Amino acid sequence: MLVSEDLVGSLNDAAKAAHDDEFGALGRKLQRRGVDIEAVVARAMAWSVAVPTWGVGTGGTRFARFPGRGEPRGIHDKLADCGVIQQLTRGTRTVSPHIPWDKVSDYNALRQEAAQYGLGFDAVNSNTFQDQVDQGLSYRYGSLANARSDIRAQAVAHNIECIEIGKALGAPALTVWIGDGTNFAGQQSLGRMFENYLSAMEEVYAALPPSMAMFIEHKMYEPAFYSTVISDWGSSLMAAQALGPQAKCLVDLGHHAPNVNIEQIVARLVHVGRLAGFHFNDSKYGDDDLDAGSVDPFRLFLVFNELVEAELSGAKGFNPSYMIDQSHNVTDPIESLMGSAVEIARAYVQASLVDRKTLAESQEANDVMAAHRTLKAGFLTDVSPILAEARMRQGGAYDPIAAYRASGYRDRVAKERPEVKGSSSGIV
Ligand code: RM4
Ligand code: MN
Ligand code: MN
Repeated sequence: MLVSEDLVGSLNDAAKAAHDDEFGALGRKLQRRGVDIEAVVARAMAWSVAVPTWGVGTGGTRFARFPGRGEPRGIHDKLADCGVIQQLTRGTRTVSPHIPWDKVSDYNALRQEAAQYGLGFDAVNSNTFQDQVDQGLSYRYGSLANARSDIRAQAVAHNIECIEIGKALGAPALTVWIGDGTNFAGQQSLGRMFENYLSAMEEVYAALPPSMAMFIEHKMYEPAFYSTVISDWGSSLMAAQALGPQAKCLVDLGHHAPNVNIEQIVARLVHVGRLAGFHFNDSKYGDDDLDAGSVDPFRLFLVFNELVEAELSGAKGFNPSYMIDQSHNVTDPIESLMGSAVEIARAYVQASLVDRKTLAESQEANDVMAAHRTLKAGFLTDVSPILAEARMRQGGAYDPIAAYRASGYRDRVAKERPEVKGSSSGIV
């Protein structure tokens, strides 16, 4: 265990009396609404969201990166950090790797290493949005949608390599996000770029085993600022439908224009059976990659309202993957990821408390205020005792961030992991 179980146990014991009191009171409150708290605790215990391996390193902006103490030196350190997050929250049972950042020579060994921390692998992310040192051709003007067929072929080969890695890791999907697009009107044919993308993706799709899905991630802009090939869920869905049933659309919450109704996009993708899953984060202006639930927890709740509705109504083909995708520039990444994992689980549990029967009846009767109040009642319930109970029943911490701070983990790894000097820019 990365953090002493005795320490977690003694901190949990110290919180027990207050927790039991609050958990009991919430149980009685839910009872009055006809909800059995045990059923909700069971849902919270079954919940899990994947942690991105790149999230445990300190992020940066286009301007600067301020390295943190004890940053992971590579995938092995990243797995340990993800192990801490899982040990204390018990709600992050998988990690989502990025290739080539997490490349190793033996993926079976990596799988076993992760399993020792109680971790499995979620979707493998390919990377053709930057050049690697040993790379033959540059992606400066794009990758899968490049005008040059030899560059497209190189990007296809990389994605196929990621599928092979995914098979070895037992990953359920390949996530493809490309930075391809243009910065000048006339730079490329908007139509031909999409066609080039589709034909390249057909080759990648053909390499998928039946056990793996292909997640297409759209993003409105950045790094291309005039046009982006897969800029929105419309382009993403067109591509998924052209490719085949294993291709689905991934929604990164930060990849839309401000104020876009993301929960409605979710409902549409559920309807058409093509919702791949999520990259959770929060955002104020664009792809800000802020901590999930830190700016607009109500929007997160509204997304989960659609998800829980789809789940409970048995929507066809509904089986989304849940992942975090954030950049931590001013906090300890482990603290941010634990906090986000808790906020995401909170939104899920709050949405699970919505009285769906009353909501449907109010909607049927066009009783607007009753419908809104029914929905809002879920959001307004403080479900913290349920989340804490679910964590502690599985051996996690009453307060993961407090336990992490008390453990001295960062100080310990800072001694082994050499300090990164100086400032550089970039996403990781
Ligand atoms: C992109 C996108 C991808 C992530 C990279 C690092 O904006 O969100 O999911 O892999 O950033
Ligand atoms: Mn993303
Ligand atoms: Mn992003």
